[in-house]
Amino acid sequence: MSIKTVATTAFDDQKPGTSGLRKRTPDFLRPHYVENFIQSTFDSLEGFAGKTLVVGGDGRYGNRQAIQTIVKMAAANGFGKVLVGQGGWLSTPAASCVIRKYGAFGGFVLSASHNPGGPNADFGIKYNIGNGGPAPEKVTEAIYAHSKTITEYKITDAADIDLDRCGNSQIGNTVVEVIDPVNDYAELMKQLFDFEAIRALFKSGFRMRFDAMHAITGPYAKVIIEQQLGAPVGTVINGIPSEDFNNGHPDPNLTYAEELVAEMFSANAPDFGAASDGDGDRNMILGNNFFVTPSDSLALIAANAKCAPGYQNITGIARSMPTSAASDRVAAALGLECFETPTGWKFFGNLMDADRVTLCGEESFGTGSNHVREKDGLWAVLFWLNILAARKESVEAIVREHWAKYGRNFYSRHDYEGVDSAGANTLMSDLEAKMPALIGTALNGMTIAYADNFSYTDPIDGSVSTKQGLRIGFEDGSRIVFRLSGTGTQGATLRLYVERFEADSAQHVQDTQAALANLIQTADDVAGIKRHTGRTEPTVIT
Ligand code: VG1
Ligand code: CO
Repeated sequence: MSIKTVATTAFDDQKPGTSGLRKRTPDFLRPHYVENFIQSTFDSLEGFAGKTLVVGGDGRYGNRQAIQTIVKMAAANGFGKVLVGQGGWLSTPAASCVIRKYGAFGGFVLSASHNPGGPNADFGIKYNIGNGGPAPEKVTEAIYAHSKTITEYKITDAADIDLDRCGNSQIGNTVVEVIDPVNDYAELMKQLFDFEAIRALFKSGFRMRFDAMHAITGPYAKVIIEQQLGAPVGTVINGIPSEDFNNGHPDPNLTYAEELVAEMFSANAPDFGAASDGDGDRNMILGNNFFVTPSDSLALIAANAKCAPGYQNITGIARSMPTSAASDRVAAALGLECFETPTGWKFFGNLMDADRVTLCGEESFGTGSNHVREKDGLWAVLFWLNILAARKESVEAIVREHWAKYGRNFYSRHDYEGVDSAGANTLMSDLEAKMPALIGTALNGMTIAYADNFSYTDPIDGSVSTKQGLRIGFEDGSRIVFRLSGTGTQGATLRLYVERFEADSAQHVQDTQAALANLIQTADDVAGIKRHTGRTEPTVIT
């Protein structure tokens, strides 16, 4: 085995977005593309000599090849050990768990999350730091800076490792250990939730369907839900990860999780339904003929946290800015601190490390806690199962009771996917330009209280993140928010977030889109969505 230094030329497009570097697969397959990004990451870090690196991914097309490259580069760059998930598999939360448990220096997660996979779909690489969470902006900015000037990278000429057999091998001085991808994660879940109560729930005839969407959560869900918690075999569907997610779109929402949604909204629906995304960090929660909005799910988990043994003392709650304020009401009632951060899990890490928050959530089907430093799909499902086992009421009854107590934040997100970038950018810049003049004026009968581009100062390290989304807030507490996605790979994706609070429980039966109709119309009036995107309707409504 020898270490080679390979000459390379820089790419100008390796800027990590909301969640790592995400591109079309053919872009990643360009010669030296992966190597450049990995070396740029190593060059941005200090003090990893002899330390441990964790590597795994969601099993999509390109996963195994990228892992072989990363292992050889980690050895050449002086890591002491590389921990790799068997088969190249580690869900995003499991990678976070493994980094923390073994005190690793950091890790790479290979995934484009909820984006489709395959030779003509998407791929991604995300670097996580030693706390198990996504690299903060100062690290991703350093990686990007290095990627623009890189001239060479280091790699060993060792043979490929056997990804499919657990155990140790050696590349030079570096130990490569292939580990079971599920064990450590399953062990952690057992410490947080009342497995006995959930087992009793399944014994009593409770019916559940979990749709793994042909993605990474299948192996985890089968072990935990079917084998350990005793749900009948077949509870987990689409449970074998495939390189292209069976030619599907592994995004757990009402549009893409069709099979699950059809069953959960049928006459013979199970009591509880859930799905997770490509890399296992998202979750969708459904009851019998009932959808739980992710923002509400965070609020409900917080309000019912005491049902779960691991959550007897929660310190605070954080949510991303576009997420509804439902969880703020719970925080206020429980006397807890609450925080509003920019979109993306990397902004929660400091708050969790400082023990200021225990629970975090995003409207985009992301919920999690300080057990790891990533959002965690299966964790949220187990939390719900624990709540259902403790309360012995239906999902719908629990949610309706919550609304009656705290009021209901009607909430919806409209995505305009793959629109023309120029049009989307003009929409945003035109809207931002006219914002100062909007304050104090009325739109469709609602007076504007504030209009700005959200900026965040991290309360722990003082770092400032600007331009995190355009917000227009009305005097009655309603708001509309506009953002451009930082995870898309084609054109631009415009996200419109709409929220209105309703205290009167007689009004809670309303259909969400109807309850928000005036705000949705106002969003188009003020921003010219149809005019700028050329679309008459959103691609996805959640
Ligand atoms: C989206 C979501 C955001 C989430 C991010 C990564 O980002 O809106 O809330 O953290 O995806 O999730 P954006 O920039 O496209 O709006 V995942 O499961 O794709 O890693
Ligand atoms: Co994901």
